Amino acid sequence: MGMLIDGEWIDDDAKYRNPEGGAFVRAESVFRSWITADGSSGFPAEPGRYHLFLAPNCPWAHRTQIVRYLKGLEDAISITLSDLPRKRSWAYTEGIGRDLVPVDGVFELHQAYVSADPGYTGRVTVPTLFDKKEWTIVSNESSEIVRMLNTEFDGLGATRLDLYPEDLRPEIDGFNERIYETVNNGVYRTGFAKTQESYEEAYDKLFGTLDWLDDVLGERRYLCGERLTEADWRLYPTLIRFDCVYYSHFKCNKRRIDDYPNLSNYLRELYQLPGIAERTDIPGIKQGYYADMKHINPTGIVPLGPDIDLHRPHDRERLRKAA
Ligand SMILES: N[C@@H](CCC(=O)N[C@@H](CS)C(=O)NCC(=O)O)C(=O)O
Repeated sequence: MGMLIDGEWIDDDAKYRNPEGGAFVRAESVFRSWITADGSSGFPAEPGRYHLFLAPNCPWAHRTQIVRYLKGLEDAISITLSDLPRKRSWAYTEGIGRDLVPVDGVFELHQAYVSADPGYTGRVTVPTLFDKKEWTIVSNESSEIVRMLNTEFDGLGATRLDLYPEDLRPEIDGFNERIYETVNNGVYRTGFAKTQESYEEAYDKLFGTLDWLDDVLGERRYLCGERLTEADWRLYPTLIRFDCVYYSHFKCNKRRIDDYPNLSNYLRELYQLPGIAERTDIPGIKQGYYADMKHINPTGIVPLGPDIDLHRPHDRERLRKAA
């Protein structure tokens, strides 16, 4: 995949990719600053100041794109979605100005990392939250970016919607922890496993959690009851990619989400909420995984299926009074 070492791009990053025991280990994000309403962090919430570099296929980017939409921040925070095949890092037709412009027709995300930190060593990942005033990276950690978007722009007219309400925090944190480990990252641990043993371990944990979630969602409309929370919007990007990518590309093929009665109806309800389908690019998702991950799909052929109608009715209304 490639990465930056001391500000220089290297293509062969195999020795930095934690080969221990054959299990895939995701690197920690490096830029961990926060936008704050009062500006005490050095990054005050201001409309027009921040930019998010995203990619249609990336589930971590997708959660920030959805929260930006739900919070009514689409005019306040600009985005670009990777729209060119990777040459090195994530590639875009357009940059954002100054030194971050296309070179030979391609803007590559590592340009932003080197601009922010000329000696940067680490991965170049989406989402990346960029400050167009200080010309630096604020954060490349999606779980923290969604929290900033949830609260810090409220004084600037963001939608009054709290996806991480005080009373539900312990429950949300509990779901997030298990879902991150075994589902969001679990599909990658399954698909990127280098040994049969580590594959099987990740696979069993993944389906253990999906079975459990199907039971939970038999009793509750959303993960935490009647309110949609951050926990749902962190699960959604993985569920929507599951049948069209992870099932085959990552060998997560015990069951499809469509085979789970409650998970499939829940997924369709979220997909059908206003604005969500428009911000879910299924062809872009398939393209990004199948055509761009040649190490697990060397031909780059993008499968045509599956033929699943995400617009067919769901039955979630029946749980309205539950919780
Ligand atoms: N912890 C990060 C993970 C982000 C991440 O790994 N993004 C992937 C795309 S799905 C990426 O950009 N990978 C490129 C690489 O690792 O070189 C987050 O949640 O923001």
